[in-house]
Amino acid sequence: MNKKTLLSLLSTLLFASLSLNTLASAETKKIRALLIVDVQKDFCEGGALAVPGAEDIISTINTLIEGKMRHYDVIIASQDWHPPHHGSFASSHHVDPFVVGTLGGRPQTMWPDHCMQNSKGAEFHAGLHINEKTGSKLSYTTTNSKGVRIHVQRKGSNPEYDSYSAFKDDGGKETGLMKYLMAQGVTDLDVCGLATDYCVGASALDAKTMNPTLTVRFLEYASRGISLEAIAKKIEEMQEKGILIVKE
Ligand code: VGL
Ligand code: ZN
Repeated sequence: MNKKTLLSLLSTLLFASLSLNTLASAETKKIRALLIVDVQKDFCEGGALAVPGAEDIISTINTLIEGKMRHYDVIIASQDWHPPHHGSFASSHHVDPFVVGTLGGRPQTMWPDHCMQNSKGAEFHAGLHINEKTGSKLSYTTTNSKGVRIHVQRKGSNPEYDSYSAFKDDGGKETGLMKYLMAQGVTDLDVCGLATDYCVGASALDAKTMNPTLTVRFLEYASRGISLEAIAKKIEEMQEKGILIVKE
């Protein structure tokens, strides 16, 4: 073997080992995010659209926020944030709540008025460890009393479309949350909150569909839903789409 061949062989080996190293570190460096969906007064006991058992998950979610069960690098809380007379309100169509009508050309369950922008019902549950801000911004970052940074993403502000998903509305308009996750380099996303059969399921499914390389997990123990049948169906759908179900 001449000197030139030897040199080229050595440099190939060096290059290969360097790329293997970067590959390995890229694989092991996980950035974990927690998405807490719609844990707002209107979806809790006494609220306009109370989800059974919502009270049971508050302290669990606080434990998650404080990193006592698992460390998260990024924490996001979504907030349903409707203007008055939103198209998903039964009152806007003069029908009874829970009637299925149409909105934006698709079937839409008409809900009681809920989570109206800047109303009491739109606030996070009083026991949740998030310092929320007033104002009309659709997203902002805040710090809670324990010094944990939380990014708040509001959704459902277009009266023409509902937005169960925290990532995009039924008209296909993105909220910007996926961009935020990507900018933070998130590789693993855990989703929990209210309600499993609506906003939690829709958000987890959109996260996986919009970015199939994300590892998405649904935290069943930190979520509650409206109807048992719809919850079971939604969990099955999540599983089929490659979302991991964490029972406890
Ligand atoms: C939700 C119904 C209407 C939810 C929001 O957060 O699951 N459900 N708007
Ligand atoms: Zn809503």
